[in-house]
Amino acid sequence: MLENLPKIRSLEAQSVLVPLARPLRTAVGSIPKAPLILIDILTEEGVTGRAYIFGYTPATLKPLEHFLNSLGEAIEGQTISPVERMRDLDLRFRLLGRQGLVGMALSGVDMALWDALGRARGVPVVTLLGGEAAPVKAYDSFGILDPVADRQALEQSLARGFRGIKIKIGGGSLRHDVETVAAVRDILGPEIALMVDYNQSLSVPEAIRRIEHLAEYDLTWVEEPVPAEDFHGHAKVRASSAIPIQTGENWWFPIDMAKAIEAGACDYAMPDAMKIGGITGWLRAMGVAEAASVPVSSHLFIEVSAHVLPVTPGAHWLEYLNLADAILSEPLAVEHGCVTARGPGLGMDWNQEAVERYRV
Ligand code: SMN
Ligand code: MG
Repeated sequence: MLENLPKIRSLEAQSVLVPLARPLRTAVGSIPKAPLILIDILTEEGVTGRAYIFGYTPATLKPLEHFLNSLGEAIEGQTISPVERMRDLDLRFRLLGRQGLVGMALSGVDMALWDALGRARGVPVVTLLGGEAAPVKAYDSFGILDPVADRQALEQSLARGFRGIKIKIGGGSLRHDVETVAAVRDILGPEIALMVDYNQSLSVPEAIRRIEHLAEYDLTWVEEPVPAEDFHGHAKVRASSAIPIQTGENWWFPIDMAKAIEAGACDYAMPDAMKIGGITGWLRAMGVAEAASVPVSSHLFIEVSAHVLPVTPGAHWLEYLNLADAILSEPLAVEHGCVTARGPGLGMDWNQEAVERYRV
């Protein structure tokens, strides 16, 4: 007998521009506030699935909102099965392709459907996936920082129990990179994991040159040293790097992970739930990483990542960058530097008063 899964009544998308705990400065631009689209998938049975996606720039909000509303019309009346809906939507956009805003919207619908499934069953998504809601170790993710002005913020992260810190570099000279890393390593001490993120800002020769000067600071990884889609460029940098290379936040669906790993692009992988295809895409991508013995970290989407990393072979770090806290009724807590998945579903409810305040 076909199990009677709830049926989709409608999809609602809301655009908000949300304050961040810290402005996000990178080598290739700054993000002062988080443009988010909140997705609610309402069902005939009264269950509502919720997720958000991150637009990176306010310019994407209205196009994404409009596109999501059209996706809602396409799935109305069908069940909340993420696998079935993603199969249908993958086919619908086969000719167009799923990179960019299309993939972001599809992944957001997938995450909201998994939330609906968990809520319908009254369990956290992580247990739907066969796992347990266990604490996941997280690193606190900073932008480009000033070790003097931001010393207190770094010390506050350590006081919260984080055992890992990521900073962004590459916004200035090699010398500036080295001075920043040396100063942060001095603040953290030798036991705290320190990662750096170039956000795709270097050429292959410049990345090779700069990484050589960072080798003495015991970095856990150097992230996206060259453009994300340049898998062979990452491999060239990796071949000469004494520091592990990390990438993945810009991989579109599992196929990109497979191509990058095949090209030898990275020692570590960090897919982004909104670009890898939501939770359904994440689960499929994990087979690729496991087969290649590549440890997996997350990118953004701390709430979803807390549900999928416990069922990810070779789970490494969760990136703690709490984009949505200002519009959540109960932001995810950090305990001893870890976060733990909360349910039912993905465990997110909107703080409606804040949503109204930040609505675009
Ligand atoms: C990042 C880039 C853009 C927005 C948020 C975060 C960054 C990261 O590359 O790895 O956190
Ligand atoms: Mg990054």
